[in-house]
Amino acid sequence: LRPRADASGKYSAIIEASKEILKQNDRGGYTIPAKGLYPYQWNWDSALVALGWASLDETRAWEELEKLLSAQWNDGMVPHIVFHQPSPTYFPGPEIWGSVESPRGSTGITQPPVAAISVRRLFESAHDKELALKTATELFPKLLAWHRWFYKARDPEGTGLVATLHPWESGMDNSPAWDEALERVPVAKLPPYERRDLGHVNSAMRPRKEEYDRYLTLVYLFRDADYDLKKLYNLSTFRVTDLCTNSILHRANLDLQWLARQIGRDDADQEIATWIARTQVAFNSLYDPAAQIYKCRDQLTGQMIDASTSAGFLPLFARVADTAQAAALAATLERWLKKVRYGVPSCDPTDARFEPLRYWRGPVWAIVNWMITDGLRAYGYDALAETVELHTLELVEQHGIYEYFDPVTGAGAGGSYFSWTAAMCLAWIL
Ligand code: 2M8
Repeated sequence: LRPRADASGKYSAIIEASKEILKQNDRGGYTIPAKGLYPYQWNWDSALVALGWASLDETRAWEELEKLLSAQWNDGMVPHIVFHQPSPTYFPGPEIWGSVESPRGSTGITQPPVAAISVRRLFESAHDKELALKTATELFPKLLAWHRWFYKARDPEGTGLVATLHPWESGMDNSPAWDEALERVPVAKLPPYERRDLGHVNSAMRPRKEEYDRYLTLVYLFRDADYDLKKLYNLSTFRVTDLCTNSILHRANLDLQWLARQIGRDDADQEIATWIARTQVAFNSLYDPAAQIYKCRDQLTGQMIDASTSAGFLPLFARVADTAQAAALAATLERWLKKVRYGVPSCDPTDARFEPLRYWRGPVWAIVNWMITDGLRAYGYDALAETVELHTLELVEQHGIYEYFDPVTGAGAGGSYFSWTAAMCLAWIL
Protein backbone atom coordinates (compact mmCIF):
# COMPACT_ATOMS: atom_id res chain seq x y z
CA LEU A 1 0.00 0.00 0.00
CA ARG A 2 1.52 3.28 -1.09
CA PRO A 3 1.28 6.28 1.19
CA ARG A 4 0.88 9.58 -0.66
CA ALA A 5 2.33 12.54 1.17
CA ASP A 6 0.35 15.72 0.82
CA ALA A 7 3.39 17.94 0.62
CA SER A 8 1.70 20.49 -1.67
CA GLY A 9 -1.19 21.11 0.74
CA LYS A 10 -3.52 20.47 -2.22
CA TYR A 11 -5.79 18.22 -0.21
CA SER A 12 -5.73 20.04 3.10
CA ALA A 13 -9.48 20.79 2.98
CA ILE A 14 -10.30 17.11 2.41
CA ILE A 15 -7.93 16.08 5.18
CA GLU A 16 -9.50 18.45 7.67
CA ALA A 17 -13.06 17.52 6.70
CA SER A 18 -12.25 13.81 6.87
CA LYS A 19 -10.75 14.08 10.33
CA GLU A 20 -13.75 16.07 11.49
CA ILE A 21 -16.14 13.39 10.19
CA LEU A 22 -14.36 10.64 12.10
CA LYS A 23 -14.53 12.72 15.27
CA GLN A 24 -18.22 13.51 14.74
CA ASN A 25 -19.07 9.87 14.09
CA ASP A 26 -17.03 8.61 17.04
CA ARG A 27 -19.26 7.02 19.66
CA GLY A 28 -16.50 6.15 22.10
CA GLY A 29 -14.24 3.35 20.90
CA TYR A 30 -16.23 2.73 17.74
CA THR A 31 -17.27 4.83 14.77
CA ILE A 32 -20.73 4.79 13.22
CA PRO A 33 -20.74 4.86 9.38
CA ALA A 34 -23.13 7.83 9.18
CA LYS A 35 -25.40 9.67 11.59
CA GLY A 36 -29.06 8.62 11.39
CA LEU A 37 -28.70 6.21 8.46
CA TYR A 38 -26.30 3.75 10.16
CA PRO A 39 -26.20 4.30 13.96
CA TYR A 40 -24.28 1.17 15.04
CA GLN A 41 -20.83 -0.36 14.55
CA TRP A 42 -20.56 -2.07 11.18
CA ASN A 43 -17.89 -4.70 10.71
CA TRP A 44 -15.94 -3.89 7.54
CA ASP A 45 -16.67 -0.18 7.91
CA SER A 46 -14.88 -0.20 11.26
CA ALA A 47 -11.88 -2.11 9.97
CA LEU A 48 -11.46 0.42 7.15
CA VAL A 49 -12.19 3.39 9.37
CA ALA A 50 -9.35 2.28 11.67
CA LEU A 51 -7.00 3.10 8.79
CA GLY A 52 -8.29 6.67 8.84
CA TRP A 53 -7.95 6.94 12.62
CA ALA A 54 -4.32 5.86 12.28
CA SER A 55 -3.40 9.26 10.83
CA LEU A 56 -5.08 11.06 13.73
CA ASP A 57 -4.66 8.90 16.79
CA GLU A 58 -2.99 5.49 16.77
CA THR A 59 -4.47 4.41 20.10
CA ARG A 60 -7.95 5.20 18.84
CA ALA A 61 -7.29 3.23 15.65
CA TRP A 62 -6.43 0.09 17.64
CA GLU A 63 -9.45 0.66 19.85
CA GLU A 64 -11.76 0.53 16.83
CA LEU A 65 -10.56 -3.00 16.04
CA GLU A 66 -10.54 -4.10 19.66
CA LYS A 67 -14.14 -2.99 20.04
CA LEU A 68 -15.20 -4.83 16.88
CA LEU A 69 -13.48 -8.05 17.87
CA SER A 70 -14.86 -7.86 21.40
CA ALA A 71 -18.22 -8.67 19.81
CA GLN A 72 -16.91 -11.99 18.46
CA TRP A 73 -19.22 -14.93 19.06
CA ASN A 74 -18.09 -18.09 20.86
CA ASP A 75 -18.06 -19.96 17.55
CA GLY A 76 -15.57 -17.43 16.10
CA MET A 77 -17.93 -15.36 13.96
CA VAL A 78 -17.52 -11.59 14.04
CA PRO A 79 -20.95 -10.07 13.41
CA HIS A 80 -21.84 -7.64 10.66
CA ILE A 81 -23.42 -5.08 13.03
CA VAL A 82 -22.77 -4.61 16.74
CA PHE A 83 -25.64 -2.91 18.57
CA HIS A 84 -23.75 -1.04 21.29
CA GLN A 85 -26.57 1.40 22.05
CA PRO A 86 -30.26 1.28 21.11
CA SER A 87 -31.27 3.50 18.20
CA PRO A 88 -34.68 4.05 16.61
CA THR A 89 -33.22 5.29 13.30
CA TYR A 90 -32.23 1.94 11.75
CA PHE A 91 -34.18 -1.08 10.60
CA PRO A 92 -33.76 -4.02 11.18
CA GLY A 93 -32.39 -3.43 14.67
CA PRO A 94 -31.74 -5.76 17.62
CA GLU A 95 -35.40 -6.66 18.10
CA ILE A 96 -35.59 -8.23 14.63
CA TRP A 97 -32.26 -10.04 14.92
CA GLY A 98 -33.38 -11.50 18.25
CA SER A 99 -30.39 -10.06 20.01
CA VAL A 100 -32.39 -8.15 22.59
CA GLU A 101 -32.93 -11.24 24.69
CA SER A 102 -29.50 -12.69 23.91
CA PRO A 103 -26.31 -11.29 25.44
CA ARG A 104 -24.73 -11.16 21.98
CA GLY A 105 -26.01 -7.73 21.07
CA SER A 106 -25.38 -8.11 17.37
CA THR A 107 -26.67 -9.44 14.10
CA GLY A 108 -26.12 -13.15 13.40
CA ILE A 109 -24.30 -12.86 10.08
CA THR A 110 -20.84 -11.60 9.15
CA GLN A 111 -19.21 -9.25 6.61
CA PRO A 112 -15.99 -9.29 4.53
CA PRO A 113 -13.11 -9.89 7.00
CA VAL A 114 -11.01 -6.76 6.48
CA ALA A 115 -9.75 -6.64 10.10
CA ALA A 116 -6.51 -8.64 9.67
CA ILE A 117 -5.57 -6.43 6.71
CA SER A 118 -6.00 -3.36 8.90
CA VAL A 119 -4.09 -4.88 11.80
CA ARG A 120 -1.10 -5.52 9.55
CA ARG A 121 -1.24 -2.01 8.12
CA LEU A 122 -1.49 -0.39 11.56
CA PHE A 123 1.32 -2.61 12.81
CA GLU A 124 3.60 -1.68 9.91
CA SER A 125 2.99 2.05 10.13
CA ALA A 126 2.96 2.26 13.96
CA HIS A 127 5.00 4.89 15.72
CA ASP A 128 4.21 3.30 19.06
CA LYS A 129 5.80 -0.10 18.41
CA GLU A 130 5.15 -1.39 21.89
CA LEU A 131 1.43 -0.70 21.70
CA ALA A 132 1.33 -2.23 18.22
CA LEU A 133 3.00 -5.45 19.34
CA LYS A 134 0.85 -5.74 22.44
CA THR A 135 -2.44 -5.10 20.61
CA ALA A 136 -1.64 -7.19 17.54
CA THR A 137 -0.66 -10.08 19.83
CA GLU A 138 -3.99 -9.79 21.65
CA LEU A 139 -6.03 -9.53 18.48
CA PHE A 140 -4.25 -12.31 16.61
CA PRO A 141 -6.08 -15.30 18.21
CA LYS A 142 -9.42 -13.61 17.55
CA LEU A 143 -8.60 -13.01 13.91
CA LEU A 144 -7.39 -16.59 13.55
CA ALA A 145 -10.62 -17.88 15.14
CA TRP A 146 -12.71 -15.76 12.78
CA HIS A 147 -10.92 -17.04 9.68
CA ARG A 148 -11.23 -20.60 11.02
CA TRP A 149 -14.96 -19.98 11.44
CA PHE A 150 -15.19 -19.01 7.75
CA TYR A 151 -13.74 -22.36 6.67
CA LYS A 152 -15.72 -24.43 9.14
CA ALA A 153 -19.07 -22.70 8.72
CA ARG A 154 -18.87 -21.60 5.11
CA ASP A 155 -16.62 -24.09 3.35
CA PRO A 156 -17.39 -27.40 5.03
CA GLU A 157 -16.38 -29.26 1.86
CA GLY A 158 -12.94 -27.66 1.82
CA THR A 159 -13.13 -26.14 -1.66
CA GLY A 160 -10.99 -23.11 -0.78
CA LEU A 161 -13.86 -20.68 -1.45
CA VAL A 162 -16.29 -19.68 1.28
CA ALA A 163 -20.05 -19.21 0.96
CA THR A 164 -22.01 -16.04 1.59
CA LEU A 165 -25.54 -16.68 2.88
CA HIS A 166 -27.05 -13.20 2.84
CA PRO A 167 -26.55 -10.22 0.48
CA TRP A 168 -25.80 -8.11 3.58
CA GLU A 169 -22.81 -10.38 4.27
CA SER A 170 -21.28 -9.43 0.92
CA GLY A 171 -21.37 -5.74 1.81
CA MET A 172 -22.56 -5.11 -1.77
CA ASP A 173 -26.17 -5.68 -0.80
CA ASN A 174 -28.13 -5.11 -4.01
CA SER A 175 -25.38 -5.96 -6.49
CA PRO A 176 -26.84 -7.18 -9.82
CA ALA A 177 -24.82 -10.34 -9.14
CA TRP A 178 -27.42 -11.34 -6.53
CA ASP A 179 -30.57 -10.68 -8.61
CA GLU A 180 -31.32 -14.20 -9.82
CA ALA A 181 -30.21 -16.01 -6.68
CA LEU A 182 -32.29 -13.65 -4.56
CA GLU A 183 -35.31 -13.92 -6.79
CA ARG A 184 -35.38 -17.65 -6.11
CA VAL A 185 -35.61 -17.07 -2.34
CA PRO A 186 -39.26 -17.84 -1.49
CA VAL A 187 -40.63 -14.84 0.43
CA ALA A 188 -42.01 -15.76 3.85
CA LYS A 189 -45.15 -14.27 5.33
CA LEU A 190 -43.45 -11.35 7.02
CA PRO A 191 -44.72 -9.26 9.88
CA PRO A 192 -45.39 -5.71 8.62
CA TYR A 193 -42.26 -3.59 8.70
CA GLU A 194 -41.22 -0.02 8.12
CA ARG A 195 -37.94 0.76 6.39
CA ARG A 196 -36.05 3.50 8.18
CA ASP A 197 -33.43 3.91 5.42
CA LEU A 198 -36.06 5.60 3.24
CA GLY A 199 -36.44 8.30 5.87
CA HIS A 200 -32.80 9.27 5.34
CA VAL A 201 -32.13 8.59 1.65
CA ASN A 202 -34.18 8.89 -1.55
CA SER A 203 -35.69 5.50 -2.44
CA ALA A 204 -34.14 5.70 -5.94
CA MET A 205 -30.74 5.29 -4.29
CA ARG A 206 -31.63 2.26 -2.17
CA PRO A 207 -32.58 -1.41 -2.68
CA ARG A 208 -36.17 -2.11 -3.72
CA LYS A 209 -38.98 -3.64 -1.60
CA GLU A 210 -38.67 -7.02 -3.37
CA GLU A 211 -35.08 -7.16 -2.16
CA TYR A 212 -35.88 -6.10 1.40
CA ASP A 213 -38.62 -8.76 1.66
CA ARG A 214 -36.04 -11.38 0.85
CA TYR A 215 -33.34 -9.89 3.08
CA LEU A 216 -35.82 -10.18 5.97
CA THR A 217 -37.00 -13.64 4.97
CA LEU A 218 -33.41 -14.83 5.30
CA VAL A 219 -32.94 -13.09 8.65
CA TYR A 220 -36.02 -14.83 10.11
CA LEU A 221 -34.90 -18.16 8.66
CA PHE A 222 -31.48 -17.85 10.30
CA ARG A 223 -32.92 -16.56 13.54
CA ASP A 224 -35.29 -19.52 13.78
CA ALA A 225 -32.23 -21.79 13.51
CA ASP A 226 -30.56 -19.72 16.27
CA TYR A 227 -27.80 -18.77 13.78
CA ASP A 228 -26.32 -22.25 14.33
CA LEU A 229 -23.27 -22.43 12.09
CA LYS A 230 -23.79 -26.13 11.41
CA LYS A 231 -27.36 -25.58 10.21
CA LEU A 232 -27.24 -22.36 8.21
CA TYR A 233 -25.06 -23.54 5.34
CA ASN A 234 -27.59 -26.19 4.25
CA LEU A 235 -30.65 -24.29 5.33
CA SER A 236 -30.13 -21.02 3.50
CA THR A 237 -32.10 -20.48 0.31
CA PHE A 238 -29.40 -18.05 -0.81
CA ARG A 239 -25.82 -19.32 -1.09
CA VAL A 240 -23.22 -17.76 -3.32
CA THR A 241 -19.46 -17.55 -3.78
CA ASP A 242 -18.87 -13.83 -3.44
CA LEU A 243 -15.74 -12.32 -5.01
CA CYS A 244 -15.55 -9.52 -2.49
CA THR A 245 -15.63 -11.78 0.58
CA ASN A 246 -13.27 -14.34 -0.92
CA SER A 247 -10.77 -11.75 -2.19
CA ILE A 248 -10.71 -10.00 1.17
CA LEU A 249 -10.47 -13.26 3.12
CA HIS A 250 -7.53 -14.40 0.99
CA ARG A 251 -5.71 -11.08 1.35
CA ALA A 252 -6.49 -11.16 5.07
CA ASN A 253 -4.91 -14.62 5.28
CA LEU A 254 -1.73 -13.35 3.62
CA ASP A 255 -1.61 -10.52 6.15
CA LEU A 256 -2.44 -12.83 9.06
CA GLN A 257 0.42 -15.11 8.06
CA TRP A 258 2.74 -12.10 7.93
CA LEU A 259 1.54 -11.07 11.40
CA ALA A 260 2.01 -14.58 12.79
CA ARG A 261 5.67 -14.37 11.84
CA GLN A 262 6.08 -10.89 13.36
CA ILE A 263 4.56 -11.73 16.72
CA GLY A 264 6.07 -15.19 17.13
CA ARG A 265 2.94 -17.23 16.36
CA ASP A 266 4.72 -19.51 13.90
CA ASP A 267 2.57 -22.36 15.23
CA ALA A 268 -0.32 -20.91 13.18
CA ASP A 269 1.70 -20.65 9.98
CA GLN A 270 0.91 -24.11 8.59
CA GLU A 271 -2.84 -23.78 9.05
CA ILE A 272 -2.94 -20.40 7.31
CA ALA A 273 -0.61 -21.65 4.56
CA THR A 274 -3.05 -24.49 3.82
CA TRP A 275 -5.93 -22.01 3.39
CA ILE A 276 -3.80 -19.81 1.15
CA ALA A 277 -2.66 -22.65 -1.10
CA ARG A 278 -6.19 -24.00 -1.59
CA THR A 279 -7.76 -20.64 -2.37
CA GLN A 280 -5.00 -19.62 -4.77
CA VAL A 281 -5.94 -22.56 -7.01
CA ALA A 282 -9.72 -22.35 -6.46
CA PHE A 283 -9.92 -18.74 -7.64
CA ASN A 284 -9.22 -19.86 -11.22
CA SER A 285 -12.70 -21.36 -11.33
CA LEU A 286 -14.12 -17.83 -10.94
CA TYR A 287 -12.25 -16.30 -13.86
CA ASP A 288 -14.28 -15.76 -17.03
CA PRO A 289 -11.76 -15.52 -19.90
CA ALA A 290 -14.39 -14.42 -22.43
CA ALA A 291 -15.54 -11.48 -20.29
CA GLN A 292 -11.98 -10.78 -19.06
CA ILE A 293 -13.12 -10.45 -15.47
CA TYR A 294 -13.82 -12.65 -12.43
CA LYS A 295 -17.43 -13.59 -11.67
CA CYS A 296 -19.34 -14.80 -8.61
CA ARG A 297 -20.95 -18.25 -8.51
CA ASP A 298 -24.37 -19.36 -7.35
CA GLN A 299 -23.63 -22.34 -5.12
CA LEU A 300 -27.21 -23.63 -5.24
CA THR A 301 -27.27 -23.96 -9.05
CA GLY A 302 -23.53 -24.33 -9.51
CA GLN A 303 -23.68 -21.71 -12.28
CA MET A 304 -21.27 -18.82 -12.73
CA ILE A 305 -23.27 -15.59 -12.27
CA ASP A 306 -23.55 -13.56 -15.44
CA ALA A 307 -22.77 -10.11 -14.01
CA SER A 308 -19.59 -8.05 -14.24
CA THR A 309 -19.26 -5.91 -11.13
CA SER A 310 -16.46 -3.97 -9.46
CA ALA A 311 -15.93 -7.01 -7.18
CA GLY A 312 -14.55 -8.68 -10.31
CA PHE A 313 -11.37 -6.60 -9.96
CA LEU A 314 -10.78 -7.48 -6.29
CA PRO A 315 -8.74 -10.64 -7.06
CA LEU A 316 -6.00 -8.05 -7.73
CA PHE A 317 -6.31 -6.93 -4.11
CA ALA A 318 -6.11 -10.60 -3.13
CA ARG A 319 -3.04 -11.17 -5.37
CA VAL A 320 -4.59 -14.33 -6.84
CA ALA A 321 -4.62 -13.20 -10.48
CA ASP A 322 -1.70 -14.33 -12.64
CA THR A 323 0.07 -11.86 -14.93
CA ALA A 324 -2.19 -12.53 -17.92
CA GLN A 325 -5.36 -12.30 -15.81
CA ALA A 326 -4.14 -9.04 -14.28
CA ALA A 327 -3.51 -7.61 -17.77
CA ALA A 328 -7.00 -8.64 -18.84
CA LEU A 329 -8.53 -7.01 -15.75
CA ALA A 330 -6.61 -3.78 -16.40
CA ALA A 331 -7.87 -3.77 -20.01
CA THR A 332 -11.47 -4.34 -18.82
CA LEU A 333 -11.16 -1.54 -16.33
CA GLU A 334 -9.85 0.81 -19.02
CA ARG A 335 -12.86 -0.05 -21.19
CA TRP A 336 -15.23 0.75 -18.30
CA LEU A 337 -13.47 4.06 -17.63
CA LYS A 338 -14.10 5.16 -21.21
CA LYS A 339 -17.84 4.83 -20.61
CA VAL A 340 -18.12 6.95 -17.45
CA ARG A 341 -16.60 10.19 -16.19
CA TYR A 342 -15.56 8.75 -12.82
CA GLY A 343 -14.39 5.26 -11.99
CA VAL A 344 -14.90 2.68 -10.76
CA PRO A 345 -18.62 2.06 -11.34
CA SER A 346 -19.90 -0.82 -9.25
CA CYS A 347 -21.41 -2.50 -12.32
CA ASP A 348 -20.30 -2.73 -15.95
CA PRO A 349 -21.63 0.55 -17.40
CA THR A 350 -22.67 -1.17 -20.63
CA ASP A 351 -24.83 -3.68 -18.73
CA ALA A 352 -28.61 -3.10 -18.89
CA ARG A 353 -28.71 -3.48 -15.09
CA PHE A 354 -26.35 -0.50 -14.56
CA GLU A 355 -28.09 2.23 -12.49
CA PRO A 356 -25.69 5.11 -11.76
CA LEU A 357 -27.45 6.22 -8.58
CA ARG A 358 -28.78 3.02 -7.04
CA TYR A 359 -26.39 1.93 -4.28
CA TRP A 360 -24.38 -1.15 -5.36
CA ARG A 361 -25.80 -1.22 -8.92
CA GLY A 362 -23.63 1.49 -10.47
CA PRO A 363 -22.25 4.12 -8.09
CA VAL A 364 -18.57 4.64 -7.30
CA TRP A 365 -17.47 3.59 -3.80
CA ALA A 366 -14.25 4.97 -2.30
CA ILE A 367 -13.50 1.77 -0.35
CA VAL A 368 -13.69 -0.38 -3.48
CA ASN A 369 -11.47 2.08 -5.33
CA TRP A 370 -8.96 1.93 -2.51
CA MET A 371 -8.79 -1.87 -2.76
CA ILE A 372 -8.64 -1.83 -6.56
CA THR A 373 -5.82 0.73 -6.63
CA ASP A 374 -3.86 -1.28 -4.08
CA GLY A 375 -4.24 -4.30 -6.36
CA LEU A 376 -3.37 -2.44 -9.56
CA ARG A 377 -0.15 -1.11 -8.02
CA ALA A 378 0.85 -4.57 -6.83
CA TYR A 379 0.70 -5.74 -10.45
CA GLY A 380 2.53 -2.70 -11.85
CA TYR A 381 -0.48 -0.76 -13.20
CA ASP A 382 0.54 2.42 -11.44
CA ALA A 383 -0.86 4.90 -13.96
CA LEU A 384 -4.27 3.24 -13.94
CA ALA A 385 -4.24 3.19 -10.13
CA GLU A 386 -3.36 6.89 -10.12
CA THR A 387 -6.33 7.63 -12.40
CA VAL A 388 -8.78 5.82 -10.12
CA GLU A 389 -7.31 7.48 -7.03
CA LEU A 390 -7.52 10.95 -8.58
CA HIS A 391 -11.09 10.34 -9.71
CA THR A 392 -12.05 9.51 -6.13
CA LEU A 393 -10.31 12.51 -4.61
CA GLU A 394 -11.87 14.77 -7.24
CA LEU A 395 -15.34 13.40 -6.43
CA VAL A 396 -14.86 14.10 -2.75
CA GLU A 397 -13.34 17.51 -3.35
CA GLN A 398 -16.12 18.69 -5.65
CA HIS A 399 -19.16 16.96 -4.17
CA GLY A 400 -18.46 16.13 -0.52
CA ILE A 401 -17.61 13.07 1.56
CA TYR A 402 -20.59 10.95 0.56
CA GLU A 403 -21.39 7.26 0.89
CA TYR A 404 -21.15 6.78 -2.91
CA PHE A 405 -21.11 8.81 -6.13
CA ASP A 406 -22.79 8.85 -9.52
CA PRO A 407 -20.08 7.73 -11.99
CA VAL A 408 -21.62 9.80 -14.79
CA THR A 409 -22.33 13.17 -13.11
CA GLY A 410 -20.17 12.84 -10.00
CA ALA A 411 -23.08 13.73 -7.71
CA GLY A 412 -22.70 12.49 -4.15
CA ALA A 413 -25.42 10.07 -3.03
CA GLY A 414 -26.61 7.96 -0.10
CA GLY A 415 -25.44 9.12 3.32
CA SER A 416 -23.36 12.26 3.81
CA TYR A 417 -20.39 12.88 6.16
CA PHE A 418 -19.58 9.24 5.64
CA SER A 419 -16.91 7.59 7.78
CA TRP A 420 -15.31 5.10 5.41
CA THR A 421 -15.13 7.59 2.56
CA ALA A 422 -13.35 9.99 4.95
CA ALA A 423 -11.05 7.22 6.17
CA MET A 424 -10.05 6.21 2.65
CA CYS A 425 -9.17 9.82 1.83
CA LEU A 426 -6.92 9.95 4.89
CA ALA A 427 -5.37 6.58 4.07
CA TRP A 428 -4.68 7.73 0.51
CA ILE A 429 -3.46 11.24 1.11
CA LEU A 430 -1.49 10.91 4.34
C1 2M8 B 1 -24.79 -0.94 3.71
O1 2M8 B 1 -25.49 -2.03 4.29
C2 2M8 B 1 -26.48 -1.91 5.34
C3 2M8 B 1 -26.78 -3.33 5.80
O2 2M8 B 1 -25.63 -3.92 6.32
C4 2M8 B 1 -27.76 -1.23 4.92
O3 2M8 B 1 -27.88 -0.76 3.78
O4 2M8 B 1 -28.65 -1.14 5.75
C5 2M8 B 1 -23.71 -1.55 2.79
O5 2M8 B 1 -23.14 -0.59 1.95
C6 2M8 B 1 -22.63 -2.22 3.64
O6 2M8 B 1 -21.57 -2.66 2.85
C7 2M8 B 1 -22.10 -1.27 4.72
O7 2M8 B 1 -21.23 -1.97 5.56
C8 2M8 B 1 -23.23 -0.63 5.52
C9 2M8 B 1 -22.74 0.49 6.43
O8 2M8 B 1 -21.97 1.43 5.71
O9 2M8 B 1 -24.23 -0.07 4.66
